[in-house]
Amino acid sequence: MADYTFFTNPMSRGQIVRWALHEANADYETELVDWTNKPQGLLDANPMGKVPTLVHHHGDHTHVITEAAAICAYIAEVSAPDLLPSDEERASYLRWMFFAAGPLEQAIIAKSMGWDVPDGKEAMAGFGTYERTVETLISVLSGRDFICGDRFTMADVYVGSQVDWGLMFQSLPDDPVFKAYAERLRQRPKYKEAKGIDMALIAEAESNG
Ligand SMILES: N[C@@H](CCC(=O)N[C@@H](CS)C(=O)NCC(=O)O)C(=O)O
Repeated sequence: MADYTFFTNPMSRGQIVRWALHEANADYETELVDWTNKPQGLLDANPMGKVPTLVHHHGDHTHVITEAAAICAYIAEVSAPDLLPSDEERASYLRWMFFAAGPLEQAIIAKSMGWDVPDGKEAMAGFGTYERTVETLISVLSGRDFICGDRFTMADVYVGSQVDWGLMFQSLPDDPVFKAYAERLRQRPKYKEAKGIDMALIAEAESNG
C-alpha cells in the first residue's frame, strides 16, 4: 500500500495537493472523486465530502488530513523536511500560509460571488477589503522571490497556487509582481509534472463527454 491515499478531482483544489505530493516525492495513490457519486471512503474520512482529502497510512493506523493548506504543511512535516522553514523563515511560512488560506481565500471568493462588505463593516471582515488584502500580498512579494525569502518552501505551493489560480481565473489583478512569482513557480519540474497529470485527467474526462 502507498503511504498516502489522495482523494481528488482534477478540476479542484486537489491540484494544489498533487503539486505538494510531487515536490515531496511522496508515495501516493489517487482516488478520483466523481462529484455525483462520491466514494464512501471519502465520506468516511471527511464528512464534508470535500477534496482534497489525504489519508496517511502510518504503520497500523491512519491519519486523515483535510484543508489544502494544512495538507501541504502536513506533507512537508512528514515527507519533505527540506521544504520546511528554517528558524529565520518560520514566521513568514506560517504567516503567509494562514493569510492565503484565510483572508486571501475569503477575499477572492467574496469577489467571485459578488459579495460586498457592507459600508462600515470592514473591521469585522477578516480580510478587511479585497483591495487591502491584495495590496498586502503584492507588497510582501515585491521584495522577495519566494514567500519566505530567497528559497522555495512548502508555503509557496499553497500561496503560489492561490496566485497562479487567481491570475488564471482573473480573480487577482494582472500585477507584474504576481506574474513574476507565478512564472517562477510554473518553471519548477514538480509543478509541471503534477499539473501534467491533472491536465491529462481533465482532457480524458472531456473526451468521454
Ligand atoms: N477548505 C477546503 C475547500 C475544499 C473545497 O471546497 N473543495 C471543493 C473543490 S475545489 C469540493 O470538494 N467541492 C465538492 C463539494 O463541495 O461537494 C480546502 O482548502 O481544501
